[in-house]
Amino acid sequence: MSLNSADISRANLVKDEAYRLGFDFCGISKAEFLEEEAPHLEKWLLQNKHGKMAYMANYFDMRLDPRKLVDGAKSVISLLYNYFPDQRQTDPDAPKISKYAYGTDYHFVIKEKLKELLFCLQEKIGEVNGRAFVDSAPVLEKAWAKKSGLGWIGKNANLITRKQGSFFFIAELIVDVDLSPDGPIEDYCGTCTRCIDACPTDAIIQPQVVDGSKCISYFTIELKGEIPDSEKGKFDDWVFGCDVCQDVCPWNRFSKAHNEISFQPKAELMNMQRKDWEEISREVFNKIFASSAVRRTGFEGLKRNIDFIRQTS
Ligand code: B12
Ligand code: SF4
Ligand code: SF4
Repeated sequence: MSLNSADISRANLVKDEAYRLGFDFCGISKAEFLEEEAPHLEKWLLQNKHGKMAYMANYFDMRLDPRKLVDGAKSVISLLYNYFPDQRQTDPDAPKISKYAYGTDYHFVIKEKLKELLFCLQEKIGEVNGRAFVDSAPVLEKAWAKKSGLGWIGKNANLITRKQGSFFFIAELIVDVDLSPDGPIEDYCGTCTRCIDACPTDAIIQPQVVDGSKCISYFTIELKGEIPDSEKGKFDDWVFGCDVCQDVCPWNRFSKAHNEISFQPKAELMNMQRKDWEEISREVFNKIFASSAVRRTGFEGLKRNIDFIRQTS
């Protein structure tokens, strides 16, 4: 592809503005059909690896082609936002929640920044039509972040950066302007298999492939109704998401604490003792998780998860 200097300077401008707004990494791809991913996604769905996440089977064509999602799409701008906290839950025996859910729900925090970025581009480049996404639409976000050179897909199926590991949210702007693209980088997993060996439910069925219907994150967040008895004793105290396959990853030794105020956890949350979790009331839930991603599972869901690990620990 021949690169034109206007595409390069627009791409540089996008990155400068993204970093100014607090995004940690930004890379660009040409908006096109995801040819390599298409058969993998199809197989994953046909084998029902999405379990009861029916939404994953919708908009198959759109998920593979951003031009079907945004009229006249030319470029995908992939962005990473760090959520690695410098605090931990203080009671080692307390039920565990994923680090990504410590503070305010990332959908709100990042969506605002994406809108601001789009607005800046409209001001500086001129007419730019685009849409902002963060875990909010049929977009294969990891595939785009990989294509945009932000990292590689680890055997744990997460996007990993060489500089700071994988505790990042992925977001994107899909826009109708040409921007010079970045290429993918190498895979740095090597012979390591720590994530596969450590997964409590054996959900990583082959390198880079997670059986969604076996992941603790699915059971504790996405699944409505009862958690199957077959999972008893396997959750290692996780009651909202699971960080095991990232915690064991050697690349996460390079994680650095975020400095996003909205992601700071409430002290009451970090200090909850096992007993506090077991006795949590709807009032306490509403107070502690007022604007948290934990609301996705709701009070009933969280109670179900706490009861589930109690039955087996
Ligand atoms: C559905 C979903 C889930 C499901 C299914 C997980 C999954 N791996 O798909 C569940 C609920 C289990 C889940 C869990 C988690 N999720 Co999630 N999830 C999503 C969501 C909404 C869609 C992902 C998707 O498209 N899956 C479909 C499968 C087919 O896609 P895939 O995993 O990319 O699969 C590729 C590979 O399997 C590969 N493949 C398939 N077969 C083969 C064969 C070979 C030979 C090869 C080489 C490759 C290959 O091709 C596929 C297509 O590209 C995205 C948001 C989004 N819109 O993208 C967030 C997202 C992926 N999740 C995210 C996070 C943070 C998590 C958790 C860490 C949360 C937690 N702490 O509990 C865990 C991690 C679990 C894990 N190890 O993957 C982040 C990932 C950030 C990052 N750095 O990578 C995302 C991007 C949300 C966001 N915007 O930040 N998640
Ligand atoms: S998040 Fe937990 S359950 Fe899911 S694949 Fe990773 S280690 Fe396994
Ligand atoms: S734990 Fe090892 S194999 Fe798994 S993602 Fe990290 S480097 Fe790759």
